[in-house]
Amino acid sequence: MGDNLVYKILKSHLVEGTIETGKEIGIKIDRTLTQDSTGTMAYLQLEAMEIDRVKTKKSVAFVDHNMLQQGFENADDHKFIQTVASKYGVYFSKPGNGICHQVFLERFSVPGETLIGSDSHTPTAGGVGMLAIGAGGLDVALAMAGRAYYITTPKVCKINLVGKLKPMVTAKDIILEVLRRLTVKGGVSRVFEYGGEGVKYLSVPQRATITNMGAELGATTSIFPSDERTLEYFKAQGREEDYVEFKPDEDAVYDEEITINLDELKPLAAKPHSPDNVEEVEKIGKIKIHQVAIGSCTNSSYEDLMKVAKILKGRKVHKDVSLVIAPGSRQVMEMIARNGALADIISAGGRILENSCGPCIGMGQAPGTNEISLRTFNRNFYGRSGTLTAQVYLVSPETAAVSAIYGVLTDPRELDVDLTVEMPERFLIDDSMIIPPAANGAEVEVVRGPNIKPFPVNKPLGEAIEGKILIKVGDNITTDHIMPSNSKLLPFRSNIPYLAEYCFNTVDEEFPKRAKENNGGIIVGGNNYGQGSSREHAALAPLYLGVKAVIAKSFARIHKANLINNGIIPMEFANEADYEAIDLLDELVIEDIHANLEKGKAEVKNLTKNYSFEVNINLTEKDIKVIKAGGKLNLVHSK
Ligand code: MIC
Ligand code: SF4
Repeated sequence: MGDNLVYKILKSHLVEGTIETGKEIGIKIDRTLTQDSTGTMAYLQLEAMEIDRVKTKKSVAFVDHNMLQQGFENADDHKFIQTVASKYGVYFSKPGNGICHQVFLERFSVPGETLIGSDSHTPTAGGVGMLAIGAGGLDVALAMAGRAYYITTPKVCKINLVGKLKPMVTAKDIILEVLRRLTVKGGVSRVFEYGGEGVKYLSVPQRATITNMGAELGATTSIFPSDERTLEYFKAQGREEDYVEFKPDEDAVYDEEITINLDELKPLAAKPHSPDNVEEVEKIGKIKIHQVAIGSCTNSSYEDLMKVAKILKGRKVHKDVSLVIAPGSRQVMEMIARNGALADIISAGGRILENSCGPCIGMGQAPGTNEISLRTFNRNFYGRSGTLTAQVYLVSPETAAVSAIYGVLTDPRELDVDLTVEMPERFLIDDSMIIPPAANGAEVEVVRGPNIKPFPVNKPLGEAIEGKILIKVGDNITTDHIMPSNSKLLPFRSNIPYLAEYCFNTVDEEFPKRAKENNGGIIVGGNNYGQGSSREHAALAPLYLGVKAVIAKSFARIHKANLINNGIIPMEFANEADYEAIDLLDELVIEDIHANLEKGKAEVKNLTKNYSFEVNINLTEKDIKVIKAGGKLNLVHSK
């Protein structure tokens, strides 16, 4: 029985445990990435680990999220990251150099290696055959300090691509189809490994669109083999020496298999407010649109923007539509500027934004009241655009550009343009905005502006968990609900006391006040609680407000890890019906919590309503130690 790609990488990187579905393993991490909105916290945590120099093959700190400098905060954070990176041996990609995932793919990805990043779309690098996983900042800091990264051995699901995409049908439509079939919970505890005849027709940037948005399935990651197409990409990036052919064994086995016939795919869109609310564009019909936003780490490659430029060339953006475009990297921007494609976009009426996350993370370009926005991004969660009444649809760059011309959502197959874009023989290579670390870190002074506040640290676990229900939410609550992000809040990612005032803001404005009045308490959630962003702030802000446990029907992977890392206990209803019985401000108590952690279950007494119910506490031995210590940092220190 041969190995699939995932098992090959796990085997060559295993440092602890046995590779068996469901079992916890520790793997060695070759590379790490951070971005600025999660990075400040990760580097504060790295500093707390008291090492001199990172121990990875290469670690890179990007600045791409907090780019609007409305006050001193973001610029101060950038300075902090630049200096702390230099001190500890981390490469620094300056603001303006591009979105972390796009730049990492271009300049740092290596087939067959491992990567963890403090951003949920780290799997983008799976497009070249890396095992690339999104994680909380603390786990990334630990990996930089040379520690293993622990995951539950996932199921490996093969996605067999057969046939070939029709014109105007794209990689984005492939991943939207996967989301339509499997939903935002469908990837939990799984890695998706792409294979089959259809793979050879997909370029690396197209593959990266798919692995990027695999994050929306809740998957641990997604991966493609590295083959002739990958080699073509590495050659064009001038990095042939980093290329390794990396394919599964002929007789590789998989836990599950899904087939997608590319010939049959049509242009798709994810309707508000979830990436899995997918329907064919032609079926949704010609709804009037107000904004089109092209970019984000999902669809901002050279190839994507060249196609957009070809569609827009000689045409004009509809009078009622605002078209904004943010290229993924400086490489992309400079190339389309030099070959004239940028001029075609500008001439059509496109508004050019800087190479960064931009509107994807609510950094500007919030749509107007009740407006419809088509975006090539990966998330359309409620409120994420910055406008609560906006309706965001996720589409391919082709659908976005064609619709921008007509002013209504339009199936791009209606426009007859040749969109062939060849992979350039050589991309424009200029790494001058990637600053290598200082040779002698000891000489570097870390610059800390007044915005950088110490992060909250939990206390070791007491005898019992007691508290009131501070909020009860439904299924698929995202970390965007728990800790919203927008241009007003993002500058405070290194200031938890400030951020905590906005915790659960879009769901229940009273939450922070209620939490403080009751001296903290317990959160109740539905299925897939904490999906989406890796932001540790969705655990740190509740921690700051005194949250001790979250009882949910089920959890999303990264958020569950972030809760544990910060000593907040994730518990699952043993019977989902018990979720119904519980109400806001009910007072709960769980006695003898240490023994219950070991047992993996506990009896919860509802003192207000005078009954008990059971919860499961699915934790590994390591997790239990972390919880007892009141968080991973306490544990690291006690060692
Ligand atoms: C996102 O897309 O939500 C982000 C912003 O990139 C996050 C990280 C963050 O919250 O800073 C992510 O996906 O992890
Ligand atoms: Fe940035 Fe958006 Fe990608 Fe997150 S999803 S890394 S905010 S571009």
